[in-house]
Amino acid sequence: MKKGLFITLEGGEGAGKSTQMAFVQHRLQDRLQAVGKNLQVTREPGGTALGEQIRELLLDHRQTVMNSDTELLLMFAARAQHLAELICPTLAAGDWVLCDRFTDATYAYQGGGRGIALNRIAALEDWVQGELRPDLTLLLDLPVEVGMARAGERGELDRFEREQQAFFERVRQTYRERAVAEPGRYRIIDAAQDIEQVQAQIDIALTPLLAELTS
Ligand code: Z5A
Repeated sequence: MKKGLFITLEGGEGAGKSTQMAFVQHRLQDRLQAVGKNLQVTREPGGTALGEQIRELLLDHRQTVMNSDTELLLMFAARAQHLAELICPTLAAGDWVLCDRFTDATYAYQGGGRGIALNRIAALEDWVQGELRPDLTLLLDLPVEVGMARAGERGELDRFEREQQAFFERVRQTYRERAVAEPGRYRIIDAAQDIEQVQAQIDIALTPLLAELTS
């Protein structure tokens, strides 16, 4: 039974997720501790020992023949383990979970990017998650070319980072459509702004949750 709060951070290539995960964690941790709650910070694919092994397979650029359905099912296999081992027990204890990507990424990358029908993803979502959905999703949104330029400064690229601009345009479009369809859960953050301005937008999105904590 869910009692804690489930927050996810999403975004395309070079959106600054790692940078902003650290910021959100910093913003939440002390406030939660002050009211006797913990913050579990985690990521997908991954978050458990088994999930991290699946992540290695998924990101390995030498996996050149991975079928899209295989990729989709591996995402959900890692997620099933993550939910059972970490996310659900944490929420059931009344603690909060902050997750770097979750099922919205599956809709965006495997649905939008790879072209898998969204209703097939929805069927897996229902099966693996039951009714569990994030309470708040921060979408770091920015033009694909800006994100690719930022990400281009990395070293060796993983299997997803090797995709072309058109793939990332479809990913962005799918994220944006989902955010517009579910305004209660999503907050769209303009991630093209500088780091401090992005943080200011995130602060605004977190304010109602933090106010509830002390009310
Ligand atoms: N994936 C999937 O397909 N399906 C799923 O269901 C799930 C995932 C869950 C791994 O995810 C891959 O898994 C991912 C989708 C797929 N592939 N891709 N692409 P990941 O989250 O681990 O990987 P990532 O997307 O590469 O995330 P990241 O490491 O957090 O990268 P980032 O968003 O680019 O963040 P960053 O490293 O903080 O920022 C990039 C650079 O920009 C860095 O130099 C920063 O200093 C700079 N930066 C950050 N913010 C700014 C601003 N505001 N201005 C200027 N420069 C900035």
